[in-house]
Amino acid sequence: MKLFYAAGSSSLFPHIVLYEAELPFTAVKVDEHSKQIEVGGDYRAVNPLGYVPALILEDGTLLTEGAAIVQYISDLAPQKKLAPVNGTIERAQLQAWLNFFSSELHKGGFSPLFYAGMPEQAKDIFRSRLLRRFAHLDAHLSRNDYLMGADYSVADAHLFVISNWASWVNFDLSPYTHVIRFRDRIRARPAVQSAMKAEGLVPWPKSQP
Ligand SMILES: N[C@@H](CCC(=O)N[C@@H](CS)C(=O)NCC(=O)O)C(=O)O
Repeated sequence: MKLFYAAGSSSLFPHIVLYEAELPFTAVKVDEHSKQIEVGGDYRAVNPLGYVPALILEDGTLLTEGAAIVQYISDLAPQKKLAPVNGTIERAQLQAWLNFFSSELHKGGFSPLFYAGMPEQAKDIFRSRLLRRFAHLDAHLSRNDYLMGADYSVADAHLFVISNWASWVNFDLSPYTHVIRFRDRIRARPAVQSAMKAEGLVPWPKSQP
């Protein structure tokens, strides 16, 4: 399998999951702005939408959308228990978290804060959305070690990666002490360290969320 990624972006999420699954893969770096693939070529020939992540399977099939990619990888390595079994309520709850992170935190929260042309007043709308959503996550993580309860799952890697962006857009995570402790636990996982090293992200500031 081949994962197309841009360092520190949402593709770090499936990158972590590939290390967790211990499946053979190669990681190919893409410049998310110029769309140039590091080893040569235009990324839009791989994924016409031009964004990462994308996974190319051994038979050439293209799979996009982080939430779908990580579930596919999890199901290839069921012994790793990275996602509950398909068809169970637990799997649906995992999907609820993945959808929450990609819609409410990623696109409806952090993404607009990266846009250079976005007026501050508009950014404030998204900051206040993030405040409410992080308060919800903090309360949940005050009662649970992981998003799904007692056990690690791909949802935890998703929150870890998206919340990394807080330091890039000056969004203060320090009031969310349970989120911060959770992040420290996830960051310490060998698979997370491996993916971050592979993307040139180590050391990532520890105290500054
Ligand atoms: N819906 C996609 C969104 C992926 C996405 O937003 N990727 C960003 C990096 S975090 C990107 O490549 N942006 C460049 C672009 O949109 O052209 C997913 O959830 O996987």
